[in-house]
Amino acid sequence: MHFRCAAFTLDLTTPKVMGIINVTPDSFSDGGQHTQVDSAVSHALKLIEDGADVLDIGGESTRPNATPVPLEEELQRVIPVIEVLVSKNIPVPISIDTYKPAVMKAAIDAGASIVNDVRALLEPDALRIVTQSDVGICLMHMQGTPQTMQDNPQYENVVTEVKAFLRERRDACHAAGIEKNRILLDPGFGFGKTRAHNITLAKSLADLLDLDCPLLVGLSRKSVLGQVTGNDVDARLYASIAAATISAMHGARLLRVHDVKATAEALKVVTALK
Ligand code: 9MG
Repeated sequence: MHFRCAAFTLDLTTPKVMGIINVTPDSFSDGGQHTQVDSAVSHALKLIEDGADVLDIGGESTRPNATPVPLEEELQRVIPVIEVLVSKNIPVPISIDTYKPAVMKAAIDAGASIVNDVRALLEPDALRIVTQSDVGICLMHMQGTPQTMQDNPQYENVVTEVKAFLRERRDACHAAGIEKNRILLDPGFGFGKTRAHNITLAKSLADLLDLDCPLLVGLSRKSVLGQVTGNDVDARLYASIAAATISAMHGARLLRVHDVKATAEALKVVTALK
């Protein structure tokens, strides 16, 4: 199973790690634009050293109730980071975490190889921008928006509904000309889902495998792990490793995580023992 994204081909026959880089003022504190870019680049290089197979760079938080970031601000946060990393010829593809078509376009022009869209290319123009490039795309399921999604999420059957959504978005991309080997699908843990919805989905992950595209899973440090363990966000490492390991056992091929080194090591064990 190979995933094509611009000049890169990822071998997803064994599970791989996507390292998270949030370029937001609260992630790389103490101030100026330069400090922020330098810190994000250093963090990215460290994640590659730790074993990241992909870097996912985002400039707007998608946490519940997060404040939207204006377009210009998001561009200023992420594009210089992508430019510096591309100039260093890093050996892994860069993914841009955005739902804004203008950010997708600027990131692709700067050298990003994957678009990670929590809105699954539903914003006007987003599908066209990806279609007119050769980047890979991650289509994620979300009920509502980050501002409203945790208010009262409701499903008749969370697995059936998430699967139908991902099938529809996959088919829309395919019909627009994006080959299946450029598409990743993601059930969107924590995006408009209660604890029970997240757990049901995690247990049923293998049901999504017949959509015939590699699955990306992001459970790292998420609130469902806090609900299960009682731990705050900065004490969810062991829970995150357990979640990544079990997701990989159920068929996930790309794990979006903060703790790259620990996850990469756990996935080596999955690969060896599976
Ligand atoms: C940006 N972002 C935050 N959580 C995510 C998840 O679970 N999947 C993807 N694809 N992106 C996410």
